[in-house]
Amino acid sequence: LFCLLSAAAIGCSTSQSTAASRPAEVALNLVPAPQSMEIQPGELPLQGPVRLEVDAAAPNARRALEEVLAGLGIATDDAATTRIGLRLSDDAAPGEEGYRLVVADDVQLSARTDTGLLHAVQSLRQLLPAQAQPRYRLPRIVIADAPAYRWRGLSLDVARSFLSVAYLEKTIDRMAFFKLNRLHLHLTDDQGWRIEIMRYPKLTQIGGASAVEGGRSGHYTQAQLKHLVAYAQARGITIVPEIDVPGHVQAALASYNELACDDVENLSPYSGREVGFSVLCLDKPDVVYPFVRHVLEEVMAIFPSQEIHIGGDEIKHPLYADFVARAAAMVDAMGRTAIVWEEGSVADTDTDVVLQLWNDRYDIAAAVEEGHPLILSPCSYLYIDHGNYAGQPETYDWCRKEGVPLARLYAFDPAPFRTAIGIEAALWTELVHTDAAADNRLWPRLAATAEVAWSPAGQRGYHGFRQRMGALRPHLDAMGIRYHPEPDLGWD
Ligand code: TNX
Repeated sequence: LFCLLSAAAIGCSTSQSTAASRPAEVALNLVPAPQSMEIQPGELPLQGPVRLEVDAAAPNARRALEEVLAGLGIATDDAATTRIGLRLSDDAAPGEEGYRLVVADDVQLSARTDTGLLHAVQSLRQLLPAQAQPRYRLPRIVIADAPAYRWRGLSLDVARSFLSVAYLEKTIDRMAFFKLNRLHLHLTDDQGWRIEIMRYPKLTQIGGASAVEGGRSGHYTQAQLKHLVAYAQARGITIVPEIDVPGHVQAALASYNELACDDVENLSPYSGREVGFSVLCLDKPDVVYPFVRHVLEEVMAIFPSQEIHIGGDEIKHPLYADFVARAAAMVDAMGRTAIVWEEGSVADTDTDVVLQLWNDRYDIAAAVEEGHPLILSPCSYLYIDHGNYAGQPETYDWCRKEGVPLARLYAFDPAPFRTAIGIEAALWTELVHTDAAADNRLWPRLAATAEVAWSPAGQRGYHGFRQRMGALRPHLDAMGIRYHPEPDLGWD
């Protein structure tokens, strides 16, 4: 039934009557929709324990599978007849993240990598109920799947208002359920500096103690961040740190006044919502560049991400382009790749420097022509600090006064951006001060983000997405997500 309703969207073959006669409790509701899915007649009953056959080189997928089974009360036993296999194989599926999931007389998940197998486990989890049942049935099915884009992200602003390690862990778990794979942490801004830097302890002593008005202050120790990196990695997610320079630095200037030009009068911590007023003193290169380099050295020792975000947004300064070029070259010399907000396209950088698009105010056509990879976060589709609906309290609307409703985000098409490597939804937190508010802005819109980034255009469709998300609601509830009661999904 679910398959017929969403056939156009998930591309299952509509010819078989088995789908129509399938009992409703057998779910085929995958978000993001897989690249291809073939439904066969019949079901595989899962009664009693299952036998796991796991490739030793897939420890993360193994742990994820064991958690799913334990959560549903499905025991494992080496003597059981029904087998769930996790197999690494070079021809299982395309790419680093692709996978195959076959349910026949047993369940076989295969992929080239542990990460691919993690995605397969998430698909299996979505085919099963969210809560323990007396017994289970799986649809007989062949899924061959791989992401359309390699960058499927969330940008979280922990600088304006701090988010706890526990909340980030939860968010990582939930992102993994939808196969999102990048968590970009906006770690520094005018209102707060959230990452411990050993060489400059006042950055967190002073800069970590402030927040946007009404928001939470605090900082992460390096040990906490290393823990988070490992936690995310075990779930297929790379944490991408952002140190925002040369603007958005009032917290740093308040901590180390010498980073400011000598004529700057206001060096106190900032808790307002203005942007674009602070800048490292670019006329003091002997102070500023060593500072940036020392910070980046410690950042890179914590975060193995190939891409490191250096900000570069919302700043007008005669030496801006020069700064971005030098900072990006510094990242390159350290063996990593810089990401810069789109304003950085004015700088003369290597063509592998990634630009993050957030507006169309800046002309990036030339940068695309040069081949710069793009992460797409156009504010009128992907700034989810904007309302779920027009006029939602505690949301911005400067980019789009009708807000960014679920349907709007879902309709975003990355295809016209020739050099796009993917998309990122952005949650800025000037107006988001609690975990509940963050959940409300993130969900269900992050699920739509995941589908836009993962599923090929031919498999997307809002009608089918709504059906499938409707069916996945118990999973969101089981994860404790305090989502927006979205009327489009019947959740109001
Ligand atoms: C723009 S777009 C910002 C952030 C704000 C956000 C609020 C961009 C790179 N910067 O500094 O928090 O708008 O919506």
